[in-house]
Amino acid sequence: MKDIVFNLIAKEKLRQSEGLELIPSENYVSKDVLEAMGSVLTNKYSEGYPNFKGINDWSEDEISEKILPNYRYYGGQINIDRIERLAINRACKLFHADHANVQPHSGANANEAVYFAWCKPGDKILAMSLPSGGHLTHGSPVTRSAKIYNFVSYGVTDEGDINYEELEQKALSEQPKIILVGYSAFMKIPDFSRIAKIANQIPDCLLMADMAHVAGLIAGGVHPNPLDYGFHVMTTTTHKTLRGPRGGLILSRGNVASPLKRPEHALENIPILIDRAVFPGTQGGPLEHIIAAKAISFGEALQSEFKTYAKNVINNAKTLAKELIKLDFVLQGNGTENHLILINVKESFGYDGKLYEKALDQVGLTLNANALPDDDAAAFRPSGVRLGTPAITTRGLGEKEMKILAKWMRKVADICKEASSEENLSKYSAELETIKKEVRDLALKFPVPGI
Ligand code: DSN
Repeated sequence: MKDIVFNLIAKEKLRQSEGLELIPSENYVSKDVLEAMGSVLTNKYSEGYPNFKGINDWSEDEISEKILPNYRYYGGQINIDRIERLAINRACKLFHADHANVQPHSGANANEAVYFAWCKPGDKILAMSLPSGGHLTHGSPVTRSAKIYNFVSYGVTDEGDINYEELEQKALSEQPKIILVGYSAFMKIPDFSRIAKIANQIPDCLLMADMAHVAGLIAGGVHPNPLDYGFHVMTTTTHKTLRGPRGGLILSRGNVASPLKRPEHALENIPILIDRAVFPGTQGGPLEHIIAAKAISFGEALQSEFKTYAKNVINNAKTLAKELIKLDFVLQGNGTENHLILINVKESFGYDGKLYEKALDQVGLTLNANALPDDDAAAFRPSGVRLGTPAITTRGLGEKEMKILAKWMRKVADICKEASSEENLSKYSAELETIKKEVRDLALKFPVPGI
C-alpha cells in the first residue's frame, strides 16, 4: 500500500490546480525539472567540484561525452561531473558570469557562503533592513549571520525607492566589507551603476547583489544584470522567477582556478574563495538531483520563449497594479516596475494583512501578509500583503485575467471589511464559496505545468 504521504501530495496537486498562486516568490516548474528532482541522482555523494579550468569553451556535447577532471572525495562521478558542469556553463551564459557555484542548497546558504568567503567575524556588511523590504539573511538579528558579522542597514524613501543618500553616507562612514543590494518586498529597479560608484570609493568592498526575486527577469533580459554594472557577486534562489527547482546559486566575476589552491584574499579571486566557502566551508554533499534540475531549468531559461515569459510577468504585474489602484487599493510605491506588488491593506481598508490573506486563501487566491516599511504592527499581523505574477504568468494568464483577478480581490476586501475578524469570516461562507468557484473555473482553464 502506498504511504499516506502520497494522498497528501495528490491533495496538494489539486490545491495548486484549482487555485491561483500569487505569492511572488513561487512558481511552477516544468515536467522535465520535476523528473530530474525525482531521479536516482539523489543516491550519490559528490563532495567537491568538477574541475572547471579551461572547460568553459567546451560544447555541451563535449561535456557530456568526456571524462572530466574533478576534485571529488568519492568515486563514481563520471555522470555527476558532466551534469554539474552543464549546470555551471549554462548559469554562466545566462547571467554573463565568469563562474557559477550551483551547489548552495538555498538562497540563505548562498548568502552565508558569500559572507564567509569575504568577511571575518565582526566585519561590517551594509544591507537593506528587513522592515524596509530586505531579506532575513541580510542581517536580521534573529539569524546566525547577524551574530557573526556586524550588519549596518539602509532603508527606503517615502516613494518606495532605495534611500541612495543614506546608502552612500553609511557606506562612506562605516567602510563596509560588503555592500549588499537585493530585496524581498521592493518594486523598483535598483540603480546598480550608482551603487557601484559608491562602493568603488571603499577599499576592498565586495559588491554583492541578492537577485533571488528577479533572477528570472534578468535571465529574460527585462531587468538589468548587476554583474554588467561592476558587481562582483550575485546570489539567487533558483525557484522564483527563474522557475527552477528549490535551491541556491552563486555567480561571480573573477579568476577561475583550482579550488585546491588556497587563494589570496583579493576581489579578483572571489570565485575560488566562494567555492571553498560553499564546500567545505558551509555545506557537505551537494544535492546532485537538484543540480540536474537546475541545469535543465537554466537550459529552459536560455530559450527565446523565456524572454517572452519574463516580459509577460512584468506586463501582468503592471496591469494588475493599475486595476487594483482603480479599485481603491493603496499600493506601496504606487505601482510596480517588476513582478511584485505590495498592498497597504491597513490604509486601503482599515484592517490588517493577515485577515485579508486568510480570506483570500478561502477563495483559492494565495498570497502572503507582509510588513510595510516602518510598519509598527506585530510581525504576525502586518499591515500589508505581498503578491506577484510569476506563477500565474507561467500558467498563461494575461491582461484580461488580471482585470478579473483585481475584481475578485476587491470583493474579498469588502467581505473582510464587513466581517472585521477571521472568526466572523464563516458568516460570509456563501459569498466566499461563490468567488472560490469562479476562481476554480478560471484556474482549471490554465493547467499547471508538470501536473
Ligand atoms: N521566502 C522568500 C520570499 O518569499 O521572498 C525569500 O527567501
